[in-house]
Amino acid sequence: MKYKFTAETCDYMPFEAKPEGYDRPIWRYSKNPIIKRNPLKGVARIFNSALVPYNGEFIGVFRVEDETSLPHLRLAHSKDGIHFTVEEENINFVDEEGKPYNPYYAYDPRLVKIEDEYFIIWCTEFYGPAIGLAKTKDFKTFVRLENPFLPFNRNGVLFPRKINGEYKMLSRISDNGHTKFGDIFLSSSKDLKYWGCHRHVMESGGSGWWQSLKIGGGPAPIETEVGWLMIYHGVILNCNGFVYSMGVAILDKDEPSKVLYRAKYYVMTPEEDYETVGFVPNVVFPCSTLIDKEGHIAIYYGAADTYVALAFTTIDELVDFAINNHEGVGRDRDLGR
Ligand code: BMA
Repeated sequence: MKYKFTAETCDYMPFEAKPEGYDRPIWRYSKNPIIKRNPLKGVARIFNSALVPYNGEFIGVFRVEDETSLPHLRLAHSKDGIHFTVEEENINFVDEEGKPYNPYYAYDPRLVKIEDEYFIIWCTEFYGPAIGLAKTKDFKTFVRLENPFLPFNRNGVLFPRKINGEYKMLSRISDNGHTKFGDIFLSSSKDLKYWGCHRHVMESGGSGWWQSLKIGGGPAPIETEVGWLMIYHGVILNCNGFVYSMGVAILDKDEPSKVLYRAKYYVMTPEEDYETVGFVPNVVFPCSTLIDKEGHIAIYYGAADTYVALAFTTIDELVDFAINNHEGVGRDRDLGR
């Protein structure tokens, strides 16, 4: 292992070695997709979902679309990180007084452990799409906090620890439709209620086209000795619509609004049938990672807004890729205010 990292590790996560002769930094699970169409009665699709290790198994917060196509969040349980039992009811959120506080729709969950609590961040209905935030300790009671930001906003991602005493959240300004623009921003909070010190992190663009339209955070960033390793999505608009790929960047450890390295090339783009054909073709959308103590990474990503798929890499592969293919874009290296 070349680069040291600090993260909660999981020694029972799924992993496959890089196939012989393969020269890309991320390789797909040989039996993808792990969740197929119509996985449960009344459920048309599950995709863009997140999970964490919990009590020697895995627990996930899954984006579930029923036969009205409205997305909701449900818990899922797994012993091996590949076969999941999805609960039959949507997560029941309450507010801080214990009263019901359920979103009309909820999608693209991220699930992040900070100290002894688990946080769900998702895109919620708040007079348009905005960020929803809830916490749980036991995956039984889910307390919804105040919505952190004004609409319209998507792709809220919490860092897995406080930085300089403050919670940090990435987000991506949106419109109320299928946003055709968008950079990644960072906001800070001491109490998860009042957010401020907003900073610009990364802009869409670069000399290539794959991330020219918009970008958005993915799984919780991973702390390495070089900086925060961030897997994100980048989007191009071509004559058939949007194409979502995965990219990699490294953010400054103490001032994560400064981008230290950002790979010019995507690390994964839709290629397999389950990524190029589906409800929305040509989408790979990373939401979650697992890491073991050797620095192996399992990436859970949504494929074609239809499936959950799994891919593998390592900390070393991604850090080297970001450094060796770095391209400075705009004012990414600035503090961003
Ligand atoms: C985005 C989000 C994602 C989705 C992607 C592609 O705006 O809605 O949930 O995967 O579009 O359709």
